[in-house]
Amino acid sequence: MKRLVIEPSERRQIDWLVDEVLDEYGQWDPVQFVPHAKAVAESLPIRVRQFFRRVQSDEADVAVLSGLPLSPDLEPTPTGWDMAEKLGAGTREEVVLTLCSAVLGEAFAWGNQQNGRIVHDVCPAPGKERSETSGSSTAPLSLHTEDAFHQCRCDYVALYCLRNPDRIGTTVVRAERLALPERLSGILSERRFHHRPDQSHVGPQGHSSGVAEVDAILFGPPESRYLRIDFDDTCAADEDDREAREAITELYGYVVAAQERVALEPGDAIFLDNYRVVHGREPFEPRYDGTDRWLKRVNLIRDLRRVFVATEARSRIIG
Ligand SMILES: O=C(O)CCC(=O)C(=O)O
Ligand SMILES: [Fe+2]
Repeated sequence: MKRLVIEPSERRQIDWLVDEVLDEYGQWDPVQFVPHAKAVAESLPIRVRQFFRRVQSDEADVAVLSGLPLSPDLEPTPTGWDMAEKLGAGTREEVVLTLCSAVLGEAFAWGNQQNGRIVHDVCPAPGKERSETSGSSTAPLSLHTEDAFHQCRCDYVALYCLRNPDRIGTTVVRAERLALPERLSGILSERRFHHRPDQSHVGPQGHSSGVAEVDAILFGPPESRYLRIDFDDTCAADEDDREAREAITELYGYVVAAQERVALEPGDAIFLDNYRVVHGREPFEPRYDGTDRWLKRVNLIRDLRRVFVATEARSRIIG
């Protein structure tokens, strides 16, 4: 894991940059800002830019920036992403996250997830406690590749922590730490698995507009394997394929044994390589009193053309 701790002078520099962005763009709208974010991010402190360059060239699986600025008058934690959207809560923090993220990739969104927003809110929502979405709380968010079902899934998931009073852990498993037997890796490298869309992509009518793919779980260079799995939604493509079913169960054992946790502090932003780690979240008791855990999230892709090809439009919003 790579970590960079922001110094006070750098924090001030970032804060000024946020002021400039908000002055220039008036009513904050990430859709308007994101196409310009890379250019503006050239004014971030040089250590931040160099940090992300190294994250990318070394294929760092987990990277954390600590000590990013947080607004002194941060709003109470909203009760769900829809409330956050309605209130426009955490605007300064969205600017910080989109700016830092722009050094690493291009932000994009899913039309059927959080109303197509580019910056998501991850906070507990009444009624969603046991769902498989980021609004969950009392049930853990089980280990997953972000949007494992789609060929356009992100290269990085970026999460910026605004509040985490109970120090709830983000769970992380690095592919590099999995000592899988050759026989098992062999099966997992075959296209015998069905990657189905998760609950966060299911629309109001109860169906998903996402495509489900049949593919391998392990792929890429043998010396540093890439991984694609959602333990709630990946299954054997052929339900009679017992070997494939058992391989998922066996993999789960290795994954749980290799699980690490990162308890994000307010002002920490974590960047998870979505090809090299799977992630989730520990369970917790929501309070719904404005003090709950609250993160901002963006999906980042290295080459926006992959999104243009998937959408058949010059659009950052898929579906
Ligand atoms: O809440 C967390 O720490 C992780 C949530 C998550 O998996 C996500 O937002 O993609
Ligand atoms: Fe996730």
